[in-house]
Amino acid sequence: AVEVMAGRFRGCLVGGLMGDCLGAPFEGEPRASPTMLNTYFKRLNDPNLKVPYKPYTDDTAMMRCVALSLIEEKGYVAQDMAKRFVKEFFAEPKRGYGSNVVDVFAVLRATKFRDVYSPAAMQFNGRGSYGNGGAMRVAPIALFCHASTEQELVDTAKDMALLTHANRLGYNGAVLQCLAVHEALHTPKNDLNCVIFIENLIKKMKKVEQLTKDDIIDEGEEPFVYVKKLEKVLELLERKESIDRDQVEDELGVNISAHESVPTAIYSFVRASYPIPNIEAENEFQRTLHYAISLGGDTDTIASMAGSIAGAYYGMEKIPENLQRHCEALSEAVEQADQLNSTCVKDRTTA
Ligand code: R7I
Ligand code: MG
Ligand code: MG
Ligand code: MG
Repeated sequence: AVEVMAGRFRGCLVGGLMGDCLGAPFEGEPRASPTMLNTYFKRLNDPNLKVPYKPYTDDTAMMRCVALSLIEEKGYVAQDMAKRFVKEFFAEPKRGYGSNVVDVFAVLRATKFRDVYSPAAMQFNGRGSYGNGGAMRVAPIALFCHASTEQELVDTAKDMALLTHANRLGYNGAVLQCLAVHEALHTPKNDLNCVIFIENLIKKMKKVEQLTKDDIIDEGEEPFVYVKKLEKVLELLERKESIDRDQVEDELGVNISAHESVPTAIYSFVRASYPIPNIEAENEFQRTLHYAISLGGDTDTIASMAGSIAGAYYGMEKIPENLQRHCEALSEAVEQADQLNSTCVKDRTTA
């Protein structure tokens, strides 16, 4: 059982890396045509193709910080994680970060990490960011907490997101993405039921989105945004006619807001578990990335989040090697997955 988990841990981090690297060339560009994307994947899959690697972006840069902090600290330590984000950003600022999150890094540094949560809380006139930057980096938490209680997983994902994303939609998007990776990790292979997968997430998000006394939402604002989005995912799955890209964009969204990208990534994973018109991919993992990218918009982030979920379900064994080798720092993703796995295993045996 431990070995099966090892393949899934690797699949998750490598899947996230691949979605980021392979999706990044399309981020914010007009939606790529079906022919263009079929050619793109065919070419990358050619074992004779020698191309320089595709660089990762902020999504992976931050995910690596999350993984390394959990490994080094053997748990979530807010100060350490915040310091890693800041150090990473100032070392390589040109990885394509969101335009507002960079202010959080600057204030964290200027205030010497005195209160690591307050700079994020000041974003957007005190409402906090609802960008998808918390969600895009959360996968290592699902791995680290894979045997923890649901509450522990939810709380850790939320706290980690709060370092940069204090808006309820921002951190709840991270919680949902974390729950989706966790659900995938625990779904027996060849046993994915798309409807049940989404229904389980709806059940969990109903608890998460229940308002508590700390939650600030505007009058008339919908409190169950993610539950509603997941219900839309169910509707899209149940509709008999084929769903076109415009419908997905209109109903789920494909942009840098957490609530307009996390449900889309989850939908990409479940939808790609069976064939999709105009997508030439036998391999379900590859089909997931291909489909996520085909939706356009925030392609690196949506493909990365979908890739983490798909990788956690299908495992490393299912990920085409020819595609892997195009991604920057592939071996480090594998190494971090193994370290996260042995940290958890050790914790379990010494407990
Ligand atoms: O969320 P974040 O880290 O950005 C991640 C995205 C991914 O697509 C990456 O691949 C990278 O390209 O960026 O960074 P933030 O700056 O916190 O949020 C991103 C953007 O979301 C902001 O620059 C705003 O345009 C938008 N946004 C908001 N707009 C209005 N009001 C986020 N929160 C708000 C808001 O409250
Ligand atoms: Mg990016
Ligand atoms: Mg951006
Ligand atoms: Mg992006």
